[in-house]
Amino acid sequence: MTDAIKREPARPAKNPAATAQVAPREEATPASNNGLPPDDQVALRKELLKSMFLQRRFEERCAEAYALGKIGGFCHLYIGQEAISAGTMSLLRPDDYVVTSYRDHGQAIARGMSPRTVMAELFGRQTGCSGGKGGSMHLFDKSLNFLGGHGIVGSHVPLAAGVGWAIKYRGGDQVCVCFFGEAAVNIGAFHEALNMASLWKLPVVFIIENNRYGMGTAISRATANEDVTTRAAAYKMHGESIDAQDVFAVRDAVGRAIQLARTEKTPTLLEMRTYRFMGHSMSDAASGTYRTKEELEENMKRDPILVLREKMHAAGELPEGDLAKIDEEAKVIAQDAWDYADKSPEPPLSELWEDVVVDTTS
Ligand SMILES: Cc1ncc(C[n+]2csc(CCOP(=O)(O)OP(=O)(O)O)c2C)c(N)n1
Ligand SMILES: [Mg+2]
Repeated sequence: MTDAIKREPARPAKNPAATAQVAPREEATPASNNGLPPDDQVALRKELLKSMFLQRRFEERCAEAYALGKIGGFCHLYIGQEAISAGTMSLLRPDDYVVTSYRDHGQAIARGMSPRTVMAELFGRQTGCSGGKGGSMHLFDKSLNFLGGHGIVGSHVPLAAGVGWAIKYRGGDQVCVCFFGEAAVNIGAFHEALNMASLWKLPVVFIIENNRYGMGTAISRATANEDVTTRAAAYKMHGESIDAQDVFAVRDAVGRAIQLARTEKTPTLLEMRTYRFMGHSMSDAASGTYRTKEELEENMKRDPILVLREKMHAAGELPEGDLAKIDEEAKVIAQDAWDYADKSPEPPLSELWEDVVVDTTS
């Protein structure tokens, strides 16, 4: 990357539980509260709500920008799945690693990447995290140990195993979290990576985001055994299936997996049962030939934002006005990201061949 380009710095984690210790496994303290005092628990719930709102409002603007031709190429929205990123990232330490697929905007933002930098990348601008040359599917930030954004289904799963191996080789206690869709569990590289991760005891948390469709193909039409957690048993790995529209169910399971990875250096496979509210990419409508409007509407009743909001309302934790404020703040940040991206320059032609290959020997 050219040094002269000033990119927006990553945001520091504001989550009070981001650095909290996860209790030893035997004590089975739910990771969802991390033993935090009540006030901090409320603060944590608010941070999770904020994170999900920001991802949602940001991506709604992405859809708009795409329609206006400001974003080109592929663009896969994460709307409906935000509890997975919000819950997971809230448990990671800054020195942990994240590797993900092309549905990566929400995860990058939840990890702390500046929305400006993400939007600039989507707009193909020089100030984007990959210099405007990676686009939506290739978000990357070395300072956050956010190692992509990968477009080939399942291709990055072995990369996560490699990161896990490097952590162990260096004697560290970081973990690597790897996100991928349920269609990736039928890819050969996934199986090779899981086998090695289990055999070599690597600190990796493999997260299947099971939104039930791979493009327009339902899981039942592509996967012989729909219970994807059985893939864990095949490799003698701990596996769990989670209602991922509940951010605290996500935190509980990810908390346990992180603890296993840090203390025992063993990998876990988590199935996050979720649903994508939008089309696969910008080229297909949210509902169409492969799923009905009724199915979509039914699943949208379990919007992860609604689920948390209702819990907080019921507990009296979201006073009148707070929700509107959180929403408004998210909209302002998304607008600011848009403005920043829109004003940023495109990468010059002279940089066309830069960042294509990295010379690690010099
Ligand atoms: C190896 C490979 N085959 C096919 C494709 C085309 N493709 C892009 S996304 C996708 C569906 C993947 O679905 P899933 O893993 O469930 O993730 P989701 O899009 O639902 O998040 C396919 C088949 C690809 N990118 N890579
Ligand atoms: Mg899928």
